[in-house]
Amino acid sequence: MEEIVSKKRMLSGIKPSGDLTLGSYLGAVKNWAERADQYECFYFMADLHAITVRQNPADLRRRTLEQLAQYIACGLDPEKNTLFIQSHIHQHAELGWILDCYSMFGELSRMTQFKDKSAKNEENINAGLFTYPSLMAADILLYQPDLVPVGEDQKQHVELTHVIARRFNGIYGEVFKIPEPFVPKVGARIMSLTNPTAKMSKSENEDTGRVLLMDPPEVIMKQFKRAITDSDTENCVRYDKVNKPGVANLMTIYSAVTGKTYEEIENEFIGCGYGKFKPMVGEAVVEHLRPIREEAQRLMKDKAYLESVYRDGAEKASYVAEKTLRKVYKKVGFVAK
Ligand code: ATP
Ligand code: LTN
Repeated sequence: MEEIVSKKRMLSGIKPSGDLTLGSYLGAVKNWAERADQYECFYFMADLHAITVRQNPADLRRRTLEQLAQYIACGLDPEKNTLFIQSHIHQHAELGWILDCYSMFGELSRMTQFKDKSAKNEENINAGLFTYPSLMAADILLYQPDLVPVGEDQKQHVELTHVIARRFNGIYGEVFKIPEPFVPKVGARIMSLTNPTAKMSKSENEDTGRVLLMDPPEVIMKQFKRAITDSDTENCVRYDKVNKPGVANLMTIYSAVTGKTYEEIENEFIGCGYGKFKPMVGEAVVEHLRPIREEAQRLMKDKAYLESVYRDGAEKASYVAEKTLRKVYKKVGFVAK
């Protein structure tokens, strides 16, 4: 039956380690939703990955469901997309272990995310944090996708997935499809509003210039009004990533939510200082996120519906995942049950 499906396949996930930010939305989810008709899509809540950093169990459970509600509210229709919870598909952990045995210590040591997270969590540099990319490779390779849409920071992990898949295929034949990362042209790396040289991140604390998908309008407006612009005397809206990173970041956000080009934005704000520009960006973000927030709030009240979505998703996902895993087990030489 599966052979009838001729659409290309797309897969991605986000770990429920915090509430989704404007960064994860513009860098990832927005691009997923825009391609649901062209691809056969699989999207999941990467809860196995979330525990590489210590989580409060009740918060993790709540955030996983909230994330599902937010995926749907962002336009991922469960009728067209397979939405599931990573830990429901035991094949991820199983293939993850196998791929650990085909991932090299040196390769994993070079991962930027590992270096960053270990510097930030010196008291908990656990083995899971280190082998995170082989589990991520398993997440991807189980579903044989053509495309993996992620933000800039995750591109390195998708590239390592290539290396691992090629190594495995080199030994056992064509078991895994080699997927391509898809990184959007605008919005692949949204920076903190108060520190435009650091990525906007969901696990940072509230005062670090992040905007959450579910933030109410007044909070979003406050964050944009206090956004750091640049200390140049020009006070003019012009795209210059090197010399004006704060303004460039705001222009990227404005462009991503309005669809306007940088040139159109520069023309729109001729003669306006940063003081006028910042609240305009805030308002555009508020209006863009309003329907998403309202729909997510509505869905969060309907636990039975969310449960039916992740159960259906798990059924579809496990069918595909099991097929790949069975092939892998056979290839490596495990005795069939
Ligand atoms: P954490 O702080 O827990 O590591 P995060 O905020 O960095 O989380 P991820 O869960 O790592 O977010 O990322 C989810 C998806 O969103 C990934 O595809 C990632 O590349 C993308 N993404 C995250 N932050 C940004 C950002 N600031 N700009 C663009 N894309 C982003
Ligand atoms: N590491 C990703 C989340 C993630 C993922 C994946 C993304 C886990 N497994 C597979 C794409 C494909 C992150 O957002 N930090």
